[in-house]
Amino acid sequence: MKDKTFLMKLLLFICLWTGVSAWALAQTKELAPGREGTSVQPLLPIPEKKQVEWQKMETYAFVHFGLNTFNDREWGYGDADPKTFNPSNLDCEQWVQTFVKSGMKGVILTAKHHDGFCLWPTQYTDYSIKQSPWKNGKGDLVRELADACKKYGIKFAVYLSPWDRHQAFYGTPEYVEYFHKQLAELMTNYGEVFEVWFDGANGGDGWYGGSKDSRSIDRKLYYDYPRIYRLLDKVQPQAIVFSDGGPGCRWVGNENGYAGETNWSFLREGEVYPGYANYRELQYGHADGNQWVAAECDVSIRPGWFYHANEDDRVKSVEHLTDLYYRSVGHNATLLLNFPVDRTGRIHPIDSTRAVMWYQQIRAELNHNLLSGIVPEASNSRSKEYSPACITDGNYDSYWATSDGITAASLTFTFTKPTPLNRLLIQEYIPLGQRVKAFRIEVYANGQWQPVSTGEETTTVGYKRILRFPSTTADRLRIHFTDARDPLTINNIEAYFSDTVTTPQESTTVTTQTPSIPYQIKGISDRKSRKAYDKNTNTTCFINSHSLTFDLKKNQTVSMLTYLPDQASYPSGLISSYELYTASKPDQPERIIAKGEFSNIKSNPIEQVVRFAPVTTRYLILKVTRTVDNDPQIGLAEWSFQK
Ligand code: FUL
Repeated sequence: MKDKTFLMKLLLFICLWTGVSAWALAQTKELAPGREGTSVQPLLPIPEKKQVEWQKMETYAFVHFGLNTFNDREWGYGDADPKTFNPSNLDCEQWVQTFVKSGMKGVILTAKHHDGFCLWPTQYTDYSIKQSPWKNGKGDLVRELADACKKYGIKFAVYLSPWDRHQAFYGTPEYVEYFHKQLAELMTNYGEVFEVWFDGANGGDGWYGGSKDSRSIDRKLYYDYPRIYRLLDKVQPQAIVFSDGGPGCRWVGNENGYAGETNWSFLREGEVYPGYANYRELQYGHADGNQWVAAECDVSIRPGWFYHANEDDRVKSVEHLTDLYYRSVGHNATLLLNFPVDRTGRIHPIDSTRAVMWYQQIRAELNHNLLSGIVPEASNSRSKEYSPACITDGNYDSYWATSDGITAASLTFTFTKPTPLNRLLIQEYIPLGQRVKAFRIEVYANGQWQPVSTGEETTTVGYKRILRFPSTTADRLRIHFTDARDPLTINNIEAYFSDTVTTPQESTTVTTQTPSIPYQIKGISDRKSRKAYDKNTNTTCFINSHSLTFDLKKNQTVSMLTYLPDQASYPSGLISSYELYTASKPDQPERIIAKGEFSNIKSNPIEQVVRFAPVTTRYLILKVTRTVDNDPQIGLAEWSFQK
């Protein structure tokens, strides 16, 4: 009896042991190769949770509004009379309704621009709306916008210019205290902000309490940013800090609204500061960076950031804005689209209509996801938990991952019938880092695999990459991830067919209302000066002089000049201040007819237009009183005089 029981127990043990081992073996086979069953290790640098939430906003609005609006300026000098700020029909709800209808998730307001004028009744200066006739000085624009955002459910944020051309003590430690106090005031009185925007333009000419001089500051140290971050961590811990180099998010290195095709969300820590000379590289990020600082593409719906009635016919087209969406959000960045609120205090109807139509266009183009419901076949998967089914399950936090050591793999989607497509959207699970370095796309049609040419570098993916390509009808779609920094973690892929044919949009637009007056530049060869009037924006006439005589050949009446600066990716010879004189003989200026500054020309080298009282003259003499970065030469991509 005893023996029998023992035998039974032995048999049971053997059965159990074999079963468990077989099951374990089966699991091993399914998971091979790699460190089986382990979760994916984050790959540094990784974003903070708030940076992921911020990137998910994708598009949000910018508003430039203030004294500049009423004085037709891009950069106020700091001396404009606060009484000129007088919107007749200001309506923040109209702004916010426009943003909501344009699919935007938040808005950033220029609470103070470089002219130092504050849109809230700050207790630290009188140079604010308190001194304006609007609501008899009792208004608070920051409050009105913050309230409208709450009412319509979008997020709110502020731009506070560190540079202040009004304050007499700008450049001294006293100003830094003032700036910090103002920031604290804004950060504690108006509820949560999602971002704080610190502009890179810093120091230079200004009114400065009447001294009208030029101030320079140490761009890295002057404002004591570490103290600012400590304050923000305490009172607005969810806020993302924008500046040229972050730390929350970075400038994309242009004001045209696009990021690089290759775009890493990293920077080498401590390298980029406001006014960083190699700013154009910010559109790509640093592939070897050790800090997570994703790119934000800021661009205005009009050429300028502030409202100018003469730009009413230059609002970006739906096609242009749509192109920018693909090249910002679709290039692993966010899109910050600016609305220059007009003198009534509302978004101009041309702009609001354009923005809403733009959103409808994007929705129409990315409407029906052709991959939903399809589980792709993967050449490798880490485990069941990270299976390719995660890619089309609509859950942001589930993702397909490859095994450790596997940094190249393919995914094949099989359609139930031949399917036309021309858009592809891919997302990496960025909470674990940005990994993909290269990929390519293929379709299976007419019995064979064919490469899909997107005309773009298919390198990085990041939070989101959207590609447009010529329409193709496919039985299957395959994505080959050919290189990555670590195992792949892909959480979403979508494909679309849009019947819109897209053409790349140029951002350079040139005013040509009236015919230009022919001229010759004295002392410059015809071949060279032609570059300034050949209407070819890619050729620039560079001249090593800061004084030019334009010969109009005979007496002509002139009332306007246009100047398009060099359009190279790192433009040079940028004129920032000028004087224009009439003359009856070359090189002998007589009467000054215009004088001023080409504001913001370095970051936004768009066409500049100067109007003045009509004069009749044979010669015009241009005196360049300042160039950007003290460049000894000046560059004219286009220069014209008009009646
Ligand atoms: C620039 C500023 O100088 C412009 O005026 C504008 O505010 C733009 C968004 O940033 O650097």
